[in-house]
Amino acid sequence: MILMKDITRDGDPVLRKEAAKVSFPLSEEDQKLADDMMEYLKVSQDPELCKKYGLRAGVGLAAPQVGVSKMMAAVLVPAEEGAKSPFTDVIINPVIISHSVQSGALTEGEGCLSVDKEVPGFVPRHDRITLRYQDTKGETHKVRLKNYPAIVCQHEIDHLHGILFYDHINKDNPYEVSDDTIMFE
Ligand code: UDB
Ligand code: ZN
Repeated sequence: MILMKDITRDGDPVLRKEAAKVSFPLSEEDQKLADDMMEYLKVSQDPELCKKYGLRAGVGLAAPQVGVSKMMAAVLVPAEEGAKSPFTDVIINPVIISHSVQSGALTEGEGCLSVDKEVPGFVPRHDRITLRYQDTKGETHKVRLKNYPAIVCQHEIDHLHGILFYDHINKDNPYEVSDDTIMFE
């Protein structure tokens, strides 16, 4: 089981690398990685188990965050948070094939399981995205996501390209966003 000690922290070069594409059928190792990452999210979202194992409750986890530089991330956005669009899957070789002009940001800013300090400021992202990815069976999906699930997927996809959330924060004016950025909880 993945624990906090297994999660790579900011400063580890693996978090700044471009991850490698995953090929199919998945190797046993890659399948286990997918299962382990999703298990982390499930266990961490169970308040009792989260406390028992000393985890941070996560909604997404990318392979580089467990030291594996491959294009794979688990996403588990519970129904309450996803509003009308909960989203759960292990996304492999994900590509944002189109996005809204409209940007969006979380009012609370963002954090990261790999970043132990708080970095204040808004993280502007696309409000809506069309995402193409493969699941663990190698089946290709094309999904439209908006608001919170779209933000989580963009955060995870960033990890696959060596980008961290605070890279997007305006350094001179962390709470400045353009007029047309939708803010949501
Ligand atoms: C998170 N958790 O997992 F709506 F059960 C953040 C951390 C960094 C605070 C742990 C989070 O948003 N928790 C959460 C939210 C819910 C319901 C719930 C738990 N991530 C994922 C991450 O670091 N992936 O690499 C950070 C999020 C910030 C914006 C999107 C992802
Ligand atoms: Zn992160």
